[in-house]
Amino acid sequence: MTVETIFVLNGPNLNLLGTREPEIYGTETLADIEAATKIRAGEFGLAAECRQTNAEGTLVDWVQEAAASSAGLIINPGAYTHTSIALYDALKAAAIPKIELHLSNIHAREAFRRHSVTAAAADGVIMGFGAAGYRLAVEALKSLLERRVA
Ligand code: CA2
Repeated sequence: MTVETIFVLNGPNLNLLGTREPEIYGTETLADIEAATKIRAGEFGLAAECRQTNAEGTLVDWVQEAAASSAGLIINPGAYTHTSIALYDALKAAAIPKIELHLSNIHAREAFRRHSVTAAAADGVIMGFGAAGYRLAVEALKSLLERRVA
């Protein structure tokens, strides 16, 4: 079986998962989530390249790298979701299947979180399912990859 790589990118402050605000973001650490994501990806014959950064430009660089060298992308842009036209432009330019993911339901939160600048560049958005969302996003991405025309 050919193993394709998918990128799983996490933005600012997501390295703090499991340390604070468990009522919003759950108790799993980013390392827990990445390990579970890799397992789920493996079950679908995919290899997950998981990365986190607090820097907007680094996320842009990684989206470009994902477009050049991977089959698809899952991204939780963190707070850049609500502000980053640079990330929107990078995602729009990336001609691979893309899923935006949020642990929380951003529409049920503060007004400033209810708009995503970046979501319009994604094929779909998964939110509100906590850490399980990452596994769901892998399944959704696999489904998009299977729909590709050879
Ligand atoms: O719900 C999500 O996944 C978010 O992308 C998380 C971002 C937030 O800015 C978005 O509006 C929604 C924030 C992640 C911060 O994560 C922390 C986790 C533990 C402790 C502190 C921050």
